[in-house]
Amino acid sequence: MEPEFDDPELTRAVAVLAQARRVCVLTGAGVSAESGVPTFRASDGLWEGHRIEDVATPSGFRKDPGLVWKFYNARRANVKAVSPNPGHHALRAMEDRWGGGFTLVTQNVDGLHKAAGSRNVLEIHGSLHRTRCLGCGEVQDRGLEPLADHPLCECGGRLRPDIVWFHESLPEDIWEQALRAADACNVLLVVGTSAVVHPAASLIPVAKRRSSWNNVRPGATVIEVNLTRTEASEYADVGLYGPSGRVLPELVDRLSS
Ligand code: BV8
Ligand code: ZN
Repeated sequence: MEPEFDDPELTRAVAVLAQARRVCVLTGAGVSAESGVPTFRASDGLWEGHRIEDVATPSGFRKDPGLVWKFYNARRANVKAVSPNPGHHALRAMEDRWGGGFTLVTQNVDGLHKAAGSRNVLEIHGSLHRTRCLGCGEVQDRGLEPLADHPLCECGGRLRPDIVWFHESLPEDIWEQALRAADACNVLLVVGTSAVVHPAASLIPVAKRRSSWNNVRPGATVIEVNLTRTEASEYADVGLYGPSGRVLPELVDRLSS
């Protein structure tokens, strides 16, 4: 199947990236879709059968921690069974090209960017691999092995997923780094996100417009990679509408040729 994105846009995207000194990428669930990880707002959406309030909010966890752990254990098992797709590998190749000038900000909690070898990854919504103890506060990477329905910490405290739920604030230091990367980049690549969740989606206008105090510097060029137009499209200078698992490797091939 030939990719749906049209050539002039791809040529423009390559030209802009070839000039860029600093590149920032914001990914969402769409970049993992071709690995077999369900996205949130698609019809087969992850939240199917579950209301967000019941499984991805602190109040939901307080009300029924067993249901929440069932939901997260199912996602851990799903991610354990899949692997990174060519889109993840292409982003890793981009990081090899730009080195320290490349920042990957992800809303995804599946860990697939790191599994593909990406190094400078800002997981602004946390990770399925990690738990946090409500007793001693310890954060542990427990891989993707199944956990009990009511997992406990070695200290006896109750464990929760180390994930940012709705109505919770993002990890301060990681969010700061993401803001700085969006503010400093020449190109922002927005991949596989419906751009409806905040504050993650606000990185796009930050890159595009720059904050008012330093509007002396031109904003970044925004490139959107998605199957469809989204809330991000109004900021996009270039739109590549096709599956990220095909678009991103195409970009990398053309950049290196
Ligand atoms: C905060 C972890 C306040 C969970 C996630 C009313 C009341 C309370 C809060 C709010 C409110 N209104 C707004 C808010 C803020 C709220 C919010 O944004 N709500 C939205 C729904 C309107 N945000 C919050 O609550 C945030 N915290 O505001 O705190 C605060 C402030 C200060 C101090 C204290 C508190 C916290 C938000 C984080 C929530 N946690 N994840 C988990 O994953 O289990 S968000 C969740 O959605 C995931 O992280 C996911 O990544 C993210 C965004 O979704 P997408 O990634 O974009 O996925 P989606 O399915 O939507 O889209 C997929 C896209 O891919 C589509 O466009 C599709 O076309 C495309 N696609 C599909 N296949 C492909 C593809 N593209 C390319 N190739 C393909 N093959
Ligand atoms: Zn503990």
